[in-house]
Amino acid sequence: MTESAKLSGAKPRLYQTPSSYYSMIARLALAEGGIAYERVFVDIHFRLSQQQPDYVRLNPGMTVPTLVLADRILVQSRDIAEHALGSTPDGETKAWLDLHYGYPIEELTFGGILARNPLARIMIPTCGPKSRSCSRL
Ligand SMILES: N[C@@H](CCC(=O)N[C@@H](CS)C(=O)NCC(=O)O)C(=O)O
Repeated sequence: MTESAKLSGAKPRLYQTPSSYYSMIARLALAEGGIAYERVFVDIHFRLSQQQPDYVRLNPGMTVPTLVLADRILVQSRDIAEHALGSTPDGETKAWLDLHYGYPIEELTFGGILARNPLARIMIPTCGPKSRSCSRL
């Protein structure tokens, strides 16, 4: 972690996109855990901000969400959720998490639309040549 990314005494910082499913899980878990945090908007659809060097230094995987804590950076939404809900979640919490990670989310959201609809691939800019979302389809 770079010095500038570290937070000392500050609130955790969540880099997230409102429409992103995994960002939603992180926000839900942080709210459920009663953790105060600062939100930073990452425009993954139009500006492709997840590919900017400052963000890649935080999250080399170039995805949202990312949670910057005082002593570490979490780049997987499940790690963020487990951090927020307690690293050894009870049975009910674990079932909640398993449920959310059990959905074929690419099929249900943008990924599915982009795979099936050529018009959507033109209209939704994440499908440009730089997009990793589309190259995964
Ligand atoms: N395994 C990651 C997946 C995160 C992920 O795929 N996020 C999508 C948005 S829901 C993303 O950042 N896509 C940007 C891209 O593919 O360029 C997690 O659970 O945090």
